[in-house]
Amino acid sequence: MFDGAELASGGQREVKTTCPYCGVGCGVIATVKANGAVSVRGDADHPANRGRLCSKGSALADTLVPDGRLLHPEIGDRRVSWDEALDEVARRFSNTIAQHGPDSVAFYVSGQLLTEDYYVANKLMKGFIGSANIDTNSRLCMASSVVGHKRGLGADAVPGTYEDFECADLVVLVGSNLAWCHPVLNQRLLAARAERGTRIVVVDPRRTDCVDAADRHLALKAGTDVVLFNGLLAWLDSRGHRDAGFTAAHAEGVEEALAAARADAPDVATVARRCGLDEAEIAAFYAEFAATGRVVTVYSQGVNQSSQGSDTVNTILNVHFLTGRVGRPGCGPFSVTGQPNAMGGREVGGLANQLAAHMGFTAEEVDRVGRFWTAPRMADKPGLKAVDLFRAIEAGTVKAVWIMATNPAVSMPDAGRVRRALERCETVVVSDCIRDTDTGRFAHIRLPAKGWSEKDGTVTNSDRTISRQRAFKAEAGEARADWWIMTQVARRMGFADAFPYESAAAVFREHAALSAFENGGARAFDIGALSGLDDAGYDALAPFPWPWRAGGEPQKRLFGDGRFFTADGRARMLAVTAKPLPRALPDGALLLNSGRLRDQWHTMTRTGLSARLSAHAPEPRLDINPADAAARGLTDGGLARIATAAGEALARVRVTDAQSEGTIFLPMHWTDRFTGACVIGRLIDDEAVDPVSGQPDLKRMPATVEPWRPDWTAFLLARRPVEPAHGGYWARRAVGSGNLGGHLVEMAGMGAIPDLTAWLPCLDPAGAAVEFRDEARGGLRMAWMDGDRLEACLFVAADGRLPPRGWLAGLLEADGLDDGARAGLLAGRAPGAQADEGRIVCACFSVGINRLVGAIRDRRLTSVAEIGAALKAGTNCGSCVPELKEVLRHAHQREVA
Ligand SMILES: Nc1nc2c(c(=O)[nH]1)N[C@H]1C(S)=C(S)[C@@H](COP(=O)(O)OP(=O)(O)OC[C@H]3O[C@@H](n4cnc5c(=O)[nH]c(N)nc54)[C@H](O)[C@@H]3O)O[C@H]1N2
Ligand SMILES: Nc1nc2c(c(=O)[nH]1)N[C@H]1C(S)=C(S)[C@@H](COP(=O)(O)OP(=O)(O)OC[C@H]3O[C@@H](n4cnc5c(=O)[nH]c(N)nc54)[C@H](O)[C@@H]3O)O[C@H]1N2
Ligand code: SF4
Ligand SMILES: [Mo]
Repeated sequence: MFDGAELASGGQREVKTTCPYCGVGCGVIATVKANGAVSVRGDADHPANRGRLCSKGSALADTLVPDGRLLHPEIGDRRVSWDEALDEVARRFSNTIAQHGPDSVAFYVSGQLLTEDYYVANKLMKGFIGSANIDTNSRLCMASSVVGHKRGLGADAVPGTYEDFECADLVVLVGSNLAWCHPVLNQRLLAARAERGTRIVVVDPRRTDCVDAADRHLALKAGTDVVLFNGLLAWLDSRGHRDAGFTAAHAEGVEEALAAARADAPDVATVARRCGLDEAEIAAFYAEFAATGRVVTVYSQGVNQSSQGSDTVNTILNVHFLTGRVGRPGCGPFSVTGQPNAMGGREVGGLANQLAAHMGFTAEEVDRVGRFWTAPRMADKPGLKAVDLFRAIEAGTVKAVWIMATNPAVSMPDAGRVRRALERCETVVVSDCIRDTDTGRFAHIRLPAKGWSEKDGTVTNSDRTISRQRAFKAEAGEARADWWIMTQVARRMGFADAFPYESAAAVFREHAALSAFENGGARAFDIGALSGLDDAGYDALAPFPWPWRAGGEPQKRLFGDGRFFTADGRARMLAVTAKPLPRALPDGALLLNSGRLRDQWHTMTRTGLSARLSAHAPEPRLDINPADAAARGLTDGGLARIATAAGEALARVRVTDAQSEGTIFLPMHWTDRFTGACVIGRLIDDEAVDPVSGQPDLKRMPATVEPWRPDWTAFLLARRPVEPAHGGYWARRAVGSGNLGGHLVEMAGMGAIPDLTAWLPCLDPAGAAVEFRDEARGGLRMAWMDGDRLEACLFVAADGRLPPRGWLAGLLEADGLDDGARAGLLAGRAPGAQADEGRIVCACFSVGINRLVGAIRDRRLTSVAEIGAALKAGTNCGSCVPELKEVLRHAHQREVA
């Protein structure tokens, strides 16, 4: 179970670590050359990916740049020593607790902390401060699955393993865009499909890239999943597909669940009407489910982020219990987790309503954890969940908050309220790797955290596999590990004895010991086998799935014996009744859905540093169906104003029939650092929340959309970072071939053109500028040189006509401009230039839409394989294959027409 973590040869080092992005948890090998240059590749020995990586994983080295890092602790904007910062945090928290009690302080943490960080945070808050006011962004992510698991399985444990994707005959993706959000798992599924013909059904109101490889797409009305699965449950039972042996021996609540399902969805016609689907489609899906022994139902945020998320999870578990499809190869419900350590956070009890090591707040459990920690002040009741927590901050009952590894000013619903709350809060501490984030702007104290490549610890992926993240680079500036920072604060608050940790390994050992403490097989989470692991063993720890009980073996698949973690050992089927959408949809309004894009990660603090990842979707974009666009006068590539009861946004329009009528989609990624007005959390209210899990409904917000027609458009390219500041539309991104070759800001505005040169304080416009005013067309073109090098250029147009950006962006990277380049500069085109690359489709090889279309036309390419042979596009991670097909389809349609 141990492997060599580090291999050195020829002056370079290779370190095995884990990707810091999604919950697939791919193993990565980082190669560090003698000169410090880093490259990454997939780890062929890692059970999650067996050598594969997706576009984000492949571009990890691009993000290891110093730009934007928070390098030193700061109080206000003043650089301070660690001692001063830690003293100040401890003093403020201790004083607040002394004056107003333990519940007047809170931590808001993240599934992107490592398990060791998370363990320390939870222990400090729940055992020593004496409050359970620690919640996590997992509340926005996995809370409904946690509830569903606990209610159905008796424990928060994903039953299966990734291998089940490969030995299933039918995989149903419910509210999961696996192709973009868990790309390597999707690659594994597609490889299995190629080999054994696995059938795939997608249940999603949008036609995502998953549909490309699917046999069936059920584009149901948003929020009607309960009806679809209740219908399936009733249908299966009425047609004799119950596994009576399994239900009799291993399940409770069968009849109650069936009665509720029949009442809700008595027949296929009712399901069809309520879900807005075709009867024949539903009947075919139900029949296929019934006829296939090996079914994996994968679900994610389309299910979880709903005001009925927990219930939806249980309707999925119900159909697997009724048919005995759990605990066997190729079978089971499968919650794919989002963040790299969403699972680890659940294991240490990072949610406000959990204790540690899968325990809750019963008197017995509080006592048990208290004795293990020798805790002076155990929290004995759940704390505030995220939405209530920020409301309590707004109300002033929580007076000090410490935010770690999450950006709630963007990602929380009603982010406007969150910002007001932070503005008012007496003490806001933010630990982050990046200095200037939307949340960091509200901090009184900023603490620099070590990031991926610098820190050590463990993470747990979606199939319960625990892997090491290993440091292979020196930290930026004075950055420190999150566990270390909290340990130092805990000592200063008077808890030195309980926080003796000098290494991540020491924290891990304690966590492992607690998981086994008075467990006796009663709690699913147990890694007692590792409680005596020494430092060398921790360094060499190879990936393994939990549970791994002392004296036993790591266990890949759970529940094979039909025993669950409920008191009587039986699975629970739950009676569920579908509820209408939580918010009324006014006439003419559209349902705003939100989520992820292929090449960005959350609030872009890291993926936004990579030019190639930023080129796939260069600006915040609104997806809208052609009919809805036409009805509102919106055009593809134009701008739109989106308004909801909570707030407003401006985004670039993408007209696409992938979006079903009546719905729109906005990515969750853009922040005030990257665009003028498109913070997703500002658009969604925090009223619609799952009553059991506390997870907000982030995918079904009523919105109106109208065209936003600017009087002028412009773009600015600059070698150095620019800080845009004007009231209209702008969006910025990294450009260039390498890391941060330059910065591009797209802009548009109403009325007179503001003085855009004010954004370039580093330049001397009077001195080095060449300028061309196109008075007739109301345009302006300017370029700033530093000797022979291009520093920046600005193009403004009143008629919307601006040159392509690609060639100009390339000039920023040149050491000097030749005569041709100088001559073409203000025209924006190289004399005799080739076509601009355009929007990037294949991120691995930076192949743009224009080159693709040109090659398809000129070289008569007819398949993805031919495109791959000609341009390499699609031949590495394969994430762009569905899009390549789409481009081919369009190119050929054009030819036919
Ligand atoms: N590229 C990329 N990958 C990521 C992330 C990232 O930021 N970028 N983040 C990671 C994280 S933390 C998470 S949680 C996961 C999320 O992974 P996913 O859950 O797959 O991603 P989302 O885009 O949030 O939403 C999934 C789908 O739910 C659909 N949906 C919306 N409403 C409904 C509905 O009522 N019913 C059904 N059935 N479907 C609906 C949406 O149309 C969307 O396609 O991704 C992880 N992976
Ligand atoms: N509308 C809408 N909103 C959503 C969602 C949605 O689908 N729609 N999805 C929700 C979901 S599922 C999630 S998971 C959240 C994600 O939303 P957030 O958690 O707010 O987003 P991130 O950008 O991942 O924030 C992580 C922060 O931690 C920093 N960081 C990275 N590594 C470290 C570290 O090691 N230590 C410290 N201290 N900091 C670090 C990063 O720089 C970044 O600022 O968004 C939620 N919000
Ligand atoms: S699939 Fe997820 S874990 Fe794997 S490389 Fe891509 S982002 Fe990283
Ligand atoms: Mo998430």
